[in-house]
Amino acid sequence: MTPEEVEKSGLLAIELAVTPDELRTVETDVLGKRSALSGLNQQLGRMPAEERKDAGRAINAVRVRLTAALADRREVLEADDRRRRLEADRLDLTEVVGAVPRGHLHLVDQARRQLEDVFVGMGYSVAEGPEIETDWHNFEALNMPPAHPARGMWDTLYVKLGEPESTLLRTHTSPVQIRVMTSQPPPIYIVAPGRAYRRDTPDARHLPVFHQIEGLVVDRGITFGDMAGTIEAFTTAYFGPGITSRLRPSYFPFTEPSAEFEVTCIFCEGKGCRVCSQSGWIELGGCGMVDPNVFEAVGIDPEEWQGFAFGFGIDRCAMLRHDIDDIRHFISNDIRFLEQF
Ligand code: FA5
Repeated sequence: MTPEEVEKSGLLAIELAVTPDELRTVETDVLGKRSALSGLNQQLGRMPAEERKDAGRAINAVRVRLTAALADRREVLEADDRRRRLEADRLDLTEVVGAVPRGHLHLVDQARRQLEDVFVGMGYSVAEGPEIETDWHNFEALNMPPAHPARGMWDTLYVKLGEPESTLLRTHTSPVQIRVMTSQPPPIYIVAPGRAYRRDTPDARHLPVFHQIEGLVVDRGITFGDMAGTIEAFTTAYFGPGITSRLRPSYFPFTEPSAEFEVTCIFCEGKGCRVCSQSGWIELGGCGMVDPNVFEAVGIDPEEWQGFAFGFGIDRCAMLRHDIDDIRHFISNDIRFLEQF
């Protein structure tokens, strides 16, 4: 090929490249070691000396023009490329984006808030206590000295801290009674919702981590009748007038007398089923008159003050109100379940 032909085909290849990448390949083809231009250079050595000078100058001129054409073309293609990318990345501020889906409170949290509202409406305040408790608050001050057989009613999870078995995950919300009575004088009207922990095997009605709402009233002249009336008022307010409840004599070391509070099993309407263990009733909690020994442990004079306390399962309340036949649904994290409430 002559230098003119090499230049012509080189300029054409440069013109035909449409992206910066393609142009890089063309550059190697046109100016690289194996290019036609390099071939011409190699032939120079074999030329007679008097022709070599002119031929060399001509080849060099072609190299300069091809290099300039490559630079021009590169500038055009890179500008094109930048424009295309800007176009693709451009934010369309007029685009209508659908609403971002928002979550909502878990059903158990909704139930906790509704229960708080019912009691706040009756003049109670909401109190809190820690989930990691001392043995004294969870058991001893509640009239269960070490080795008391009633401690066996709660299968306890201990925390490795301090003396062995001195710190635990609270087995109920009742230690909040102690925390409130040791931090404020009567009269006291509080509810304390929160988590409780037990070594219970999960089944339709039990979880090892569940929720209770504790109630405590300390005032002058408080009777068992006040307690029964309060529980009845709460049942009607939360479940509606259709649900029947009953108090059944029971035992708790921190109340005397004590009762268990049950409502009709809504799943079998009292006939007996898997959820209520064939009893026709679902136990919601325990209650009773505050034992004088508890008042003495916290320095309240039982001759002057009387009181009642109760502790209900919040998860169980939510199950009954919303027809949920297995407490494990609450923690299965199944969006199809959660979205229904
Ligand atoms: C108590 O925990 C007492 N502290 C209640 C109490 C308070 C009595 C104040 C007297 C005065 P009990 O162990 O029965 O009692 O539990 C109360 C309620 O918590 C049960 O009726 C049930 O509704 C709920 N509950 C207990 N264990 C579980 C569990 N593993 N899973 C879900 N709910 C539970």
